[in-house]
Amino acid sequence: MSQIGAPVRRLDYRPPEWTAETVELTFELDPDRTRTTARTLLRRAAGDGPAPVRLDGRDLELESVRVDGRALGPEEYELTGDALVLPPRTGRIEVEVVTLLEPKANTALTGLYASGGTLLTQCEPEGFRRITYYPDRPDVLASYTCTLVADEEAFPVLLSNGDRRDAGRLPDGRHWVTWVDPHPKPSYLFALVAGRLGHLDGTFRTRSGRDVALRVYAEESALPRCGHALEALRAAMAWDEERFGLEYDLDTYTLVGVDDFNMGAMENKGLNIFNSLYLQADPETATDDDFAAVETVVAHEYFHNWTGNRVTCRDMFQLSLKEGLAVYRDERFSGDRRSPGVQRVRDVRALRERQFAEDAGPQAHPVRPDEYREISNFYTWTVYKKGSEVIRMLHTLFGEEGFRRGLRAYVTRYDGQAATCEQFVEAVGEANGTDLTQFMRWYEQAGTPVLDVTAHHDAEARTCTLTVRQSCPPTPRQPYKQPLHIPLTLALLGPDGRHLPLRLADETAPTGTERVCELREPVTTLTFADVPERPVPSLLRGFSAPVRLRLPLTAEERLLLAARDDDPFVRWESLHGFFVDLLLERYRAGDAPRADGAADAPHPPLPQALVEALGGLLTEDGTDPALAALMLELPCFGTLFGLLDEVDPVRLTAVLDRTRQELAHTLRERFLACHRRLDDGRPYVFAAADAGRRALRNTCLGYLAELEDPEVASLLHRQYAMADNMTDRLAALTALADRTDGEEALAEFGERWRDHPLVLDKWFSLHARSRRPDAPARVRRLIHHPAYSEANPNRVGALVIAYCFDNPAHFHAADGSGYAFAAEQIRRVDALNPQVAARLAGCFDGWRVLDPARRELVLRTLGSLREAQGLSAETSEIVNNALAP
Ligand code: B3K
Ligand code: ZN
Repeated sequence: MSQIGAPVRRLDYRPPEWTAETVELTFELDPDRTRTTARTLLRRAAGDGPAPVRLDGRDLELESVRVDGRALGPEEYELTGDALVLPPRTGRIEVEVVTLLEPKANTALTGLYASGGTLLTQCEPEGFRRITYYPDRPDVLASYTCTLVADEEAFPVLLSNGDRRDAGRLPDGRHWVTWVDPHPKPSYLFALVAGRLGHLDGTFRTRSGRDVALRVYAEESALPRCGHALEALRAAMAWDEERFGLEYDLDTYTLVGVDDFNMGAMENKGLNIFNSLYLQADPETATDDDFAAVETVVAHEYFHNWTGNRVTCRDMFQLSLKEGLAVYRDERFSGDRRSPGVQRVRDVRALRERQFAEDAGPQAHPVRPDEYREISNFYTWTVYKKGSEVIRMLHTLFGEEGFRRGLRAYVTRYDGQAATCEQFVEAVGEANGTDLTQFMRWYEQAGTPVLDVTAHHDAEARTCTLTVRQSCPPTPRQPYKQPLHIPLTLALLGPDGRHLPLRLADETAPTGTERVCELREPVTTLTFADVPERPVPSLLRGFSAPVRLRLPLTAEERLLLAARDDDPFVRWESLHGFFVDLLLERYRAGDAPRADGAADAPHPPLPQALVEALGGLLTEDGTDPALAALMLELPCFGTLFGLLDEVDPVRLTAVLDRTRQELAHTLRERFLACHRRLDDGRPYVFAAADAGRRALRNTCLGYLAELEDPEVASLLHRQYAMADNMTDRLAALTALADRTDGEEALAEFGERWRDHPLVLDKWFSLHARSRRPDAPARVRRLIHHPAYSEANPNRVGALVIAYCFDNPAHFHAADGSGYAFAAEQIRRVDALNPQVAARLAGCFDGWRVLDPARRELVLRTLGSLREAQGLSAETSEIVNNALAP
């Protein structure tokens, strides 16, 4: 049976009885056996009188305990499974604990572990207790001094948080460095790195004129690919100063890249550690999306310096306090770097594909959860992305200035403290003279709210009335929901596509052509005056709230918005909605693929107006090519899956494939012409306009690849062979990976990049996502590829997670073989790395809407996982939730 702990509840929060003031750490580093001495000065905090001193610790080998300099005998303390407890007392106490660790054997990649020849730590959320006994909770803030001792030959670089204070050599070939971090911090922000690494340097002058030394550490061979990250860091530092007046506070800022890391990166104070995937980028090995992701993640971690580090979380339930804020800022930053509108569409698309699915499934939870068993399972789309949307709504309600005022009030008030989501919302509300009590429900209620809107035009009264009903479906443990405070940004378009001046019936003058209406009641009625003709409502502009909008529009109205609205989100959404309806209609009509795979459709042809609209995007109609590329994309499988009550995934993917083929046939000449037109032969630069053109060009290529004709085949092969950059090369190869004529190129790519793990991951993913019938067999073979390792999160992500999440046609094979494969991999990975296995186990979350035969298969698979011996607490929680009634 699996091991699963008792739930931790938000309402059980109590301030710490003992807090730490200073921590002196000494690490005698050795990959096989590291000796850690932690001398902590503790002070009796909340409550009166004596209280036991409880220090968290997990899987530690304890060498000794001293209290105020005196060694304790084993009878003088208690070791429970997860803590070291000293008898009740009061006042101050200095506890020195010596523990022994085996970094090389630590495959969970939390606590102190090895990545290649580098030793490093990952402490968030509860890794510090795997290093030493300590009050490992975010509301205990202490000043850290850290001395690292290690063999100088193997570990010439020794890093920790803060500023380097002192260093020296020992006679036995070891050396040492002492780091002092002047800013009190919670233990989850502690970090160390020791290794043989090269570095790239830069500087940043803050607006108050201080010079900050910037440094990126990575393996020597990777350094030429780290310049983009350094540049992104500079840009992020300048942006946070300019937008929010937030300035960096130490003399040095260090980024380190490692190959084995459970997530993207970690914001340890002054010493951010990155998964190499988010630190390295050059044109030859990284795509435009990779370049953009590096920028976003570098900025995200930097933004945590204020929201997360200077102001931290009171408890882990408040995780979105820092994550939502950091995501919100990284999204805005990324938008400002390229195109705010295009960035918005990309972010909304990701939110709706992933977070909406989470909200509709067994793991649904509020932005601020009420209980957890394994906090590491709560680094979710909801906490991050919906958390960001909640912050964005505050921005929408108060505008740029009001939001800035609110954010500044919050950081000023809570600097150096551990805060809560309420405190943030209150600070923003007070700074803007608004009571946000109702708004707080966004943090408390899970589920994706629905807005049902009807529009009525009264020609005689010249009014247009919008009736907006809000509701929210039940989610686990939350059957009923209260109405939310929702900003609905809207405009009205006249039949000619012009925006109408907006005046509510009880107002005397119009207030412009766009406005934010605040919904607070279950039903809100908005009547606009001076509307001579039936207008086309442009609602939820900029995706002003994370809701599902249901607004009946005709095909003509949708196409008008897609062509003429000035809001990029609404333009995209209008076409997207058109596609969604078309695909769902085809699915419901029972369209199945033809056995011979021919593309002449048995169902009614594509609406001509849609074809025209798409054709328009392929010509120079003034649309930003980056936006055109997004608008031309069909909704993904997950989006459609989330809109159906019962799904046969194989048939749904067939409907998608057929529709793609039809579009390719119908628009062949225009795709070809557009692809040709955008080929300007200029050398690669990662710049917004160039990346946008490449995106559109490669969208065309992707459609064309559905066709079997020789012209297309040679186009694909030519682009693959001639591309001077990874974006174009990979786009061609992605298309080829689905085709029978792609074999040679695929093999060439695998061979060419066999010593470059990050690029080889792209190759693994191409196999994992391939629509070819032999994809399952290939994926099973690749598990044994010499470059594959189930101990490395990136490899597992590229192959197994990509297969189970992004290849529905094969994963959901009717014989259950995909499910069996997933279960086997979950168990194998779980034995090494529970966090990665738990992520993988989420592949079954949508099972309740599958057709009955598949439901039965998944149920059996999940049942057998639940009964599996020794499954980790992390994975067990995901499996149990999936099975919960
Ligand atoms: N705060 C870290 C995430 C830590 C996750 C631990 N399982 C990275 C980030 O969101 O910036
Ligand atoms: Zn973060």
